[in-house]
Parts: sequence; C-alpha cells; structure tokens
Amino acid sequence: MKRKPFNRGPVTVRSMPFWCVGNPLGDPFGSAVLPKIDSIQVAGILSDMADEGWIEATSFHDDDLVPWNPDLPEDDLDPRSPVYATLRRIRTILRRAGLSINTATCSLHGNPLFRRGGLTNPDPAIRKLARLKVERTLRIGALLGARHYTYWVARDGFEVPVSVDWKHVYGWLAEGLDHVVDYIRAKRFRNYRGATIEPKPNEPRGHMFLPTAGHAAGFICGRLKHPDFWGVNPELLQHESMALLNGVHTLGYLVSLKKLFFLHFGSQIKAQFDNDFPPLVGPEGLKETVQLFWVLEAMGWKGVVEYDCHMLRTEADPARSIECRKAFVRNCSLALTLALDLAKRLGQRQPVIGSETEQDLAATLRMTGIRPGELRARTVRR
Ligand code: XLS
Ligand code: MG
Repeated sequence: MKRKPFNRGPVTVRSMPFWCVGNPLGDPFGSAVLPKIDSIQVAGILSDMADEGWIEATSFHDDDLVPWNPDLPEDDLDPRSPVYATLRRIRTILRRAGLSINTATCSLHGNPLFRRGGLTNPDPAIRKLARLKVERTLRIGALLGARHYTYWVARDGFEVPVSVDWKHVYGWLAEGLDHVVDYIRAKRFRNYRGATIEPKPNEPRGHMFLPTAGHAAGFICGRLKHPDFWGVNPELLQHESMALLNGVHTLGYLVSLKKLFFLHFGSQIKAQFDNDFPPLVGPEGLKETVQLFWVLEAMGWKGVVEYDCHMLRTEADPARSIECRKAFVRNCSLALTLALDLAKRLGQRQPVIGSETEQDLAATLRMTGIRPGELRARTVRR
C-alpha cells in the first residue's frame, strides 16, 4: 500500500524518525525515564501513526534498527544473521503501513570507538571502520528504499584547535563523503535521489567541522566530487538557534542555492544546548517557526518536513510508554498544521507599506487574525 502525500503548503510529506520515537529520554544529568523499546516496537508505533493519518514517512540511523558489531561488517548480507531477519521484519511492517523512508543515516556518534570522530578521526583504522559502517547503512537504506543518505556531523569536530590536523581534516571528510556516492554508484542503488549534510554548531563536540548551513553548502560546492548529488538538511529551529542564527535566513539562502533537500523540524531556546523541543513547544520561536513555512511558500519550495525532536522529559509516562510516544507524534503533526495555518494567514509578500516596524506588526496582525482597526480602537483612549 502506498500512502498519499500530505501536500499542504510547502510540505509534501511528514516524516517521523525511529530515533525520536525510540528515545528513552536520558539526559547528561539523569538516566532514561522511559523503558527502552526495540526497533520492531518502534516500527509498530510508526505504522499505527501512519494508519491514523499523522505521518507518511520515517527515517533511521543504522543503530536504531539493528546492533552493529565491528567484527561483522557485512552481517546484513548474511541470511543466517539476526540482523538480516530483523531488517526484513521492519521492511514488512513499514511497507504494510505505506510508510516511505526519507533518509538513512549512519550513527558515527554512539559507539565509543568513534569518540574522536568518524570520517575525520585522525586514526586511519577508525576512518576505515567508519567507511565500512557507512557502506552497511547504505545497503540497509537500499533494502528499505531510502530516498536520501544523511551525514550528520556527529562527533566530527574538536575542542582543542591546536590538536587538529587542519592540513588533512577536510580532505578526510571529502573522501568519506565522496565514498558515499562512489559506493551508491558501484552498487547501482536506484533508491537514492541524493545525500545531505546536516550541520550543527556544537554538541556533542565543542565545535563541529561543518557548523552551519553556509559551511555545509560551501563544502559541497568547493570540495565534493559530485556537488549536484549533495544538499543540506538544516535542523530548525534547533541548530541555527544554538548559534544565534535565524532559520528564515538559512532557508532563504539554501533554497536560492537549490540546496534545501529536506528540513529537520523542532523548537529551541536561543543560545542553549540542543533542546530538541517538539515544534512550537517552549517559550520562544513562534514567529520564526511560522515564517519558516512562509518563506518556503514564498520561494516555491516543496518537500519533506521531518520532525527531529523528542517529547519533554517531564511528560514521559513509564507506565504508558507506548501511548505517550504516540501522543508525542500526534502533537508534532498538530503543531506542524498549526504553523502551516498561521503561515497561510501571514500570506504572501504584501506591498511594502510603512516602516519595518509597521510591516512587522501588520504581519503579526495577519498571523493572529486581529484586525488593525480593532487593535487601534482598543489602544487609543479618547
Ligand atoms: C542531532 C541531529 C541528529 C541527526 C541524525 O542533533 O539532529 O539527530 O538528525 O543523526
Ligand atoms: Mg537532526
């Protein structure tokens, strides 16, 4: 069964990744507050959510689906391995639910072997291991029909600038990313429409080698062998807000370069650690979130919006751990519709009337549905 696209405003498809639903909500100061569930259970939740009409797609890290053993780099190809069987069970569940796969991403952050980085690790043996893990993820993505491969910067970064081999580090990164395309072509995988870089300014490392959308786009155009195959998936509001950047600006820039392949979506308090709040949740970012969809519509972009966030740790309910995860999925999609509705009210670019302040207030009035005359009447005392 193939599920119909969502197709509202600029959003063609809503994707909810495995890692967001599976997240047991540990943080650096406390352990998990939800029982861990396995990938088959996560697939079951996603499939129920698709049946109820909340999502059309999903995404995964290799580690979200099956464990990785560095001594068995090709276990996914061995019909006797548990990994082989689990992947096929997941494929059956997702297919039955009509869920498509937006992106496959390789976890180069979880295993302690990658603590000094994956593709940019100074040890060539670890870089080789990272490359084999990426190949396995690409095979898993091909099995499940992923439309993209994503390189999230993960632990490719630094704390101590004088310890970095600056002469080689970006060469290693280019080699690692070029290998993604070489492998896809060598294996004749037909599912991949492109690959993305997901930039992030910091966390888990003090600084990342590709901290912003601008760094990512520049690296694609300046260093990669197949720049047309690569785009960017920014994570908004979170990753830009961590560095005090503006998400509308990032989208305007990426769409103008034809480099916005899809969007990671959530909410964030500016200048904090990666909050990963669900969309529209928290004290900040209402205008910015609405304007994200306004600018996409204004520029004629259409594509996938993928939630990348988790429920607030305070609302985890260990006794109803499946149900609270479903409530999280529903709330993400409700918030997206709300943001799309508000962006629609904001409307397309109006003739420029008045100062910037007046234009901004007029936009807020349109967004909230309050009439200017009413506001004035309630403000001016006679
Ligand atoms: C972390 C990233 C991560 C990627 C997938 O901050 O958002 O979840 O999207 O590896
Ligand atoms: Mg993300």
